[in-house]
Amino acid sequence: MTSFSSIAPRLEEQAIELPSWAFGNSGTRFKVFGTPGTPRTPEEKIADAAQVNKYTALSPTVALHIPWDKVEDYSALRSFAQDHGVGLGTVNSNTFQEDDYKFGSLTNVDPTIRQKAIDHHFECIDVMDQTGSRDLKIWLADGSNYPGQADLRGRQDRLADSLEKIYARLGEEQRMVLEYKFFEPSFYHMDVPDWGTSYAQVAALGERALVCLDTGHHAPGTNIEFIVMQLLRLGKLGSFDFNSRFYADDDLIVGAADPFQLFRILYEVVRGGGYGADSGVAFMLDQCHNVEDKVPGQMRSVLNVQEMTARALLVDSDALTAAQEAGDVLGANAIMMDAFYTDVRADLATWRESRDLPADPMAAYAASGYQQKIAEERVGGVQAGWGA
Ligand code: PSV
Ligand code: MN
Repeated sequence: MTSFSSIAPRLEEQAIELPSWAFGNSGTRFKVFGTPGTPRTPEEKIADAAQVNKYTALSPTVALHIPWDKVEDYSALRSFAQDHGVGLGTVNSNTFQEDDYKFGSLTNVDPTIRQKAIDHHFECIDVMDQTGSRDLKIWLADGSNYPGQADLRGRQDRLADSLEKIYARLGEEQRMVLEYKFFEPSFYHMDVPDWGTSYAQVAALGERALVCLDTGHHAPGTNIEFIVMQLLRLGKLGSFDFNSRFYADDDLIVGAADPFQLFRILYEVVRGGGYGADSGVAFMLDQCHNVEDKVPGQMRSVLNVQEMTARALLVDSDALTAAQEAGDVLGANAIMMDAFYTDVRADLATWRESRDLPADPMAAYAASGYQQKIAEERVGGVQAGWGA
């Protein structure tokens, strides 16, 4: 098997963007629990995100959600982030929380509402110009609940038209990533339910339109790593929204529900050239922490991705190819499993220390007193929550 020391330099290349909304309160339709110290402003969310990077050096950027992270002055927000050692990343649009969008946004039959949704994306691009962000991420709640409710084909055509207008507004260095989700909030059909639809829509636009794969947005049993392989093969994998699911869109800590699946996905990422700064594939988290503290929740998440990336890099690819070509079914499988079963935690701890990072970032954060400090200081105001 490949040795840890030979793959260690590649770990330097890892960057996982954090979602600003992970630091706000979240929950289910049954209850949203408040947590002492929860940020009240985008600045406080960024300050918390910076803590994750401080102890792990894995998360140099924070994704924004508009309008949840709306501020007067985005250049000032950018400087604030820089002062905290992080940058601003992907800008996420939001056309799922206004009454006008009850029957869709970019797909709506009403041209006025469609234009309103397009204008919202133009506003997001204006934000990107000020924050220096590269990616505009679009996820649509558009769809229908009952057969016959909507003209499926007409909606697809209107979506193509709306996306074309948004794409045309992007700057030369900017990209669009279109996320898919197979159900929820629409239950009969979603207008962008799967990677094929997302691919068909972005392929029609041009080079800088790509697919965003949210690991939680697939039916149980879906072979997600196959989709990763295919999108990389087609040059259309733009970004990941990482999280874990047991049942639906649970948004739990990545690698918590099924570490083996995360390993398999990361193996295909590495195999397909999707790993590293020059790959063009953005690693992001899209998670919520409903009952655990948010900063350590995010920390655990990026560490899980790092751990499974190290294991994926450990796969002896030459030996694997030889076994595959020789028809050695069990030998090939054993090569994958050897890498997956390798406990890299001690090696990672030593490697972190060699880079002046704490061997155990979770313990270092817990000992820092930051959690207590924000709980004491952040009194009053309105805690940020999913939707604000
Ligand atoms: C939709 O479920 C989604 O995954 C999209 O990425 C949204 O931007 C995000 O969740 C909001 O939490
Ligand atoms: Mn997502």
